[in-house]
Amino acid sequence: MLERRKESRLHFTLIDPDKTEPWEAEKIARAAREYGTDYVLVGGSLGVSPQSTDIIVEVVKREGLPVIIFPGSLNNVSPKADAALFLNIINSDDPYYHGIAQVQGSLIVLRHGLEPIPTCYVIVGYGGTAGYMARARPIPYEKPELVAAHALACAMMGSKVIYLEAGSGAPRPVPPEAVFLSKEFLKAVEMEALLIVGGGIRSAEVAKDMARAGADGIVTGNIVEQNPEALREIVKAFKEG
Ligand code: 1GP
Repeated sequence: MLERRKESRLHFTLIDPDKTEPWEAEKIARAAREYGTDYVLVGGSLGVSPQSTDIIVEVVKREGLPVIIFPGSLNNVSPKADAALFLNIINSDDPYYHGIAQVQGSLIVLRHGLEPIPTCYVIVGYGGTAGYMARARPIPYEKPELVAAHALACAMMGSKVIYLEAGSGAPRPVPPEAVFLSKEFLKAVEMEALLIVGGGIRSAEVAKDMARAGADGIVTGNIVEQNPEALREIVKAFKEG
């Protein structure tokens, strides 16, 4: 999974099973495939059940796209997916997210036959529902070096993916300076982790900024649900950089 990285930057389309009807997921997945999304993430922070996850995964798989679970909780897992982001929420203050959730999740991932992708989740700025539910202490937008220090720590702890998250629907995305500094730190220690940025990315311009700052991948959710057409420009801008 995530092997297409060598060829180009990666675009991820996020679908929230609690906010998306199966027919909408089908429409989104079709547009995502046509416009060049590499992977579909299925996940949400509230109201997600194994059943709603299953249905959405099935619909997306039918469109021929690889599906990665992006779990907001242990209910957000499906054996029909290909892989799961195995999350460590590094700036959560809740001990549940620093061992208990992972221990419970490990057996579910094993028994469902999903590929685990060791992922460090860094919540920045707005934080959204994910930040609130995870009892995170979001890193202020004005502290790019603090974001980068978190990304560096994630890499040093062996994460394969470092996900800088401003929160779904964030009024501002993660600042490009924070992405740039994070990437610089990772390069300095020659760490191979994939740097992904999400939350509040709604335009081709911002996508381009993220590419230029050094993001290996971006995640878009809301914009796809509101206007699947906008996805075309975002994916193109990010990939061209
Ligand atoms: C949230 O990063 C994602 O986890 C996507 O955010 O819905 O704002 O695109 P948006």
